[in-house]
Amino acid sequence: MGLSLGSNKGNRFYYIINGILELKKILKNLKYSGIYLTKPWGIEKQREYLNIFVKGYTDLSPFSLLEKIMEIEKKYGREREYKFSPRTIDIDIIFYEDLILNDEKLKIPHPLMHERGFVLIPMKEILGEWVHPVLKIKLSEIIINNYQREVKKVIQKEALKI
Ligand code: PH2
Ligand code: MG
Ligand code: MG
Repeated sequence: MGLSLGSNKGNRFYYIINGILELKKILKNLKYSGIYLTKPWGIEKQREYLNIFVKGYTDLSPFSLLEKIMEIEKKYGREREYKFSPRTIDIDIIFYEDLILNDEKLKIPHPLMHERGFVLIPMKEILGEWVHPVLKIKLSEIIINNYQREVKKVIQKEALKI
């Protein structure tokens, strides 16, 4: 499955690195992208985000995975003040194999993923050939030019040894 991690509050690197370390405990064969500095999406007048994309495997069901993710977010001080409010750590399930899920609590693939450069550009680094299970198009076809302008890679994945 694929996850997007984001942080725009406090020590963003600390939260991104610790998010990955926590996910390493529950995912097999974890792979990550580089770290990107990205323009805030949704509410523009806030601090820039750090984003990273992670893929891996798990025997956990999507709902059990969501529960674990929420525990990690809680451990690292995630608060939910209002929609798109600044966050220490946000971990979103972007896809789970080819599963299509439309539950009130969890929608997979993430319903806004195809509009978000901060998800797609890091994802492309490790999942170039991925096909969207609903749109049935390749990741490279979903990405439009201006997405690149929303993001800047600040750490190469090779520089991370997590
Ligand atoms: N997450 C949001 C809203 N806006 N913008 C960027 N650049 N990165 C994010 O991770 C992000 C966002 C909601 O979770
Ligand atoms: Mg999010
Ligand atoms: Mg979230």
